[in-house]
Amino acid sequence: MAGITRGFLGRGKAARDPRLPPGQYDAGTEWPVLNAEPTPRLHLPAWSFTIEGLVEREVSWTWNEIRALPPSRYSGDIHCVTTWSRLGMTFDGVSVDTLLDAAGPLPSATHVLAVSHTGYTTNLPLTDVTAGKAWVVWNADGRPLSTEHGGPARLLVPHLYFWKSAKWVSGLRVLDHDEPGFWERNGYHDRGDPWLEQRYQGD
Ligand SMILES: Nc1nc2c(c(=O)[nH]1)N[C@H]1C(S)=C(S)[C@@H](COP(=O)(O)O)O[C@H]1N2
Ligand SMILES: [Mo]
Repeated sequence: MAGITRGFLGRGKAARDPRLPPGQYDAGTEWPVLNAEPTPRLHLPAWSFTIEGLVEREVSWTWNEIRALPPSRYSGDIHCVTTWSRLGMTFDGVSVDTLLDAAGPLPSATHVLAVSHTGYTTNLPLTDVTAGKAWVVWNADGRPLSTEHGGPARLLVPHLYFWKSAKWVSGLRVLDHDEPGFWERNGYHDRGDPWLEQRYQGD
């Protein structure tokens, strides 16, 4: 033990927050901006969110209509595959359950492809966007979501890596098969569970 102080050991033990998945670091109050495409300026009166595909009825909401749905909040953490995490954030919006219930997925439905107004896509099993695990959000930490972070509204699927949380989301396409989205076709893992470190294909 010579040369190693009690204080040093104590700090080492306390350093890792149990909310951080393996390989992630706490970005503190910093929120990096990451997107593959140019940031779009979306005009609210023309904005819409649509659920289509294998549903009993295709449903579209305008900005005012989606804002009038029962509110739902996520308080917790987000994890980007590039290794930053942000702990203890609050997002306000609507649960994807509320949106899917309105459309009524057919019994054959197994997956969704989230689509953005820019053309960005990302795929998710239906089970990862139902039962209180996914939101369409327009507020972050009590303020309107900024344009660079996906405003006016983005998908939020916080239990998976953040590339699943499509910014500028325009809807969900309900499918009876898995269809890789933008990053999944470019080497990212199909599912992206941060606790299993599912970063890239083959992880
Ligand atoms: N439309 C769109 N959404 C996107 C992306 C993108 O390139 N385009 N990148 C994803 C990735 S890889 C991450 S880490 C997060 C970044 O969100 P942020 O810029 O708000 O931190 O958005 C996700 N959603
Ligand atoms: Mo990312």
